[in-house]
Amino acid sequence: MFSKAIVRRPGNSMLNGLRSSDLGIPDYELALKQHSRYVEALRSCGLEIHVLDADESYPDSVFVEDTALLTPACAIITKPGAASRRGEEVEIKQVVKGYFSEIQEIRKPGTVEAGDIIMVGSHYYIGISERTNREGALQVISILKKYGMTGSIVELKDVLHLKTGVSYLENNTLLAAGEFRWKKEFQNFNIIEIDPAESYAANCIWVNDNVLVPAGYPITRQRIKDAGYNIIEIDVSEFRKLDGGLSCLSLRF
Ligand code: CIR
Repeated sequence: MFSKAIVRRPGNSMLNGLRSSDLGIPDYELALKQHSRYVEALRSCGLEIHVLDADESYPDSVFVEDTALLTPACAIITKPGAASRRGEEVEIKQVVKGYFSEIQEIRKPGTVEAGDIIMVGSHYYIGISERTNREGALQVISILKKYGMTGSIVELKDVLHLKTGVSYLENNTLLAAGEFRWKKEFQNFNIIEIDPAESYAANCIWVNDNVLVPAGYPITRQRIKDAGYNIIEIDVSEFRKLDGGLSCLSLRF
């Protein structure tokens, strides 16, 4: 169960955020509304929320998930792989210090964005992507080991981050899209498949027996519902325009 989350309000500079798709520039006013609803949804799941002010100097800083891996034993401050995101982790480290006594850091030449890391109990799957390199992933694994946890590497091809294509919904259940449906390392999970027409919906979050699902993906919504979860739908269309999803918008611990 999670008890807290850290989020950051979107800044107007999000209009210059990194994006690989052709979905247009985000509508800032709408993004603010969607973000507030997202925060309310996390609150309704019982989380105490630490809301950081917008940081205009980093256009992608609303996607706080990438800057730290928060485990029950320690916090690992990451080293973002995207040049424009380097430095986002500095303030996050100060904030996280208020909650964790054990703080570790990824060091150069390692790069890690925690959107590439999935927590399954005390095991962590780490995707090697354009943002997370092997050196960074190995540093994460060695830190986890120090605290009695384990990690393993997953190769990815088609998505930005591992969590763009896979989400862990607890109860040994994974939501998986595209290349991840058949990966051998995931075959012992119950897999809820994402219909190819709804690939964006592979990024959902489990929060204390609720699953936050992006609005507008009815097939996925129904499949998760049929698996017995309580669903909370949240519209994150403006963050999707920057390749961001529900998980990216918070650090949950
Ligand atoms: C980026 O490209 O870094 C942002 N526009 C999106 C980050 C999404 N974060 C995530 O998947 N954890």
